[in-house]
Amino acid sequence: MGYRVQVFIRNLCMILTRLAYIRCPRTPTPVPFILTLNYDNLSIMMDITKTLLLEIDVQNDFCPAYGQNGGGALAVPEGDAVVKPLNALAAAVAGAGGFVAATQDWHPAGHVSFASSHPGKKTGDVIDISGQAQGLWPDHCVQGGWGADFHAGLDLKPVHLIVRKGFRKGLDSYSAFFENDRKTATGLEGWIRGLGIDTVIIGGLATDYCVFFSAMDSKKLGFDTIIIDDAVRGVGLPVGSVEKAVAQMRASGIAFAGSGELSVSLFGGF
Ligand code: VGL
Ligand code: ZN
Repeated sequence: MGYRVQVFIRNLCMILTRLAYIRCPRTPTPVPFILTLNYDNLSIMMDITKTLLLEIDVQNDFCPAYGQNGGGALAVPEGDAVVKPLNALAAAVAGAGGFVAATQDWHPAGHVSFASSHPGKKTGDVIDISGQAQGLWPDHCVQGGWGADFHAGLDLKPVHLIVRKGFRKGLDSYSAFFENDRKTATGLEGWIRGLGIDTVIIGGLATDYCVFFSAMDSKKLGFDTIIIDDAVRGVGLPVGSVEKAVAQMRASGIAFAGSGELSVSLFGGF
């Protein structure tokens, strides 16, 4: 083929490519990228478009004083430290086509988990409710109150779903999936299954209660489950409860990873 013919064909191709590009501008389609993460000798295949970041109870009542306020009714030591890593991960996960849900402890006044609802009882006491052990707490996360609001620094823009729990007066809910009778659903499982999610990454408050029960249920329901270890903090009541919860989660095959480590694996860093 002569040189001029070659040049003509090349130029024609270039023009056609340009025209095709102008006529059909490329729409940004999320590209699923699958990664194998090795934490605790657990190998988890992650496709970010099938991943949920679950932010547990990052609410004022679970946080120590910040800004002008005097701190929450059930403040977890360093509870507010979870906000920064969760915000970074939430933006990254949502931006890459993954999902983000936040839970909100949402109790009516006079809730069964409040020590004040049981004359003579105090925080830390355990009572029996229809055969289930129920620990008692100070009044916290009362519906519509400041304590029930999310921490002011929590970025809610990337959050796709807010799950409220513990709103039945006679029933508490630690887990994001099932209330404390262990059978009343919150609806989160159905939402997750509807979206085809297979991996749940969990952070928030508190390691030994709501994070623990949520992670154990997530794993039992068959989702690969990862705790973001720098984005959780525990109550530590009774003494040793955080260590016990962590040991039990590890023994159940729940993985632990730092938010930095996760972001490098998933997004090449924040
Ligand atoms: C929680 C105690 C009572 C929690 C909620 O978020 O871990 N703990 N209600
Ligand atoms: Zn509660």
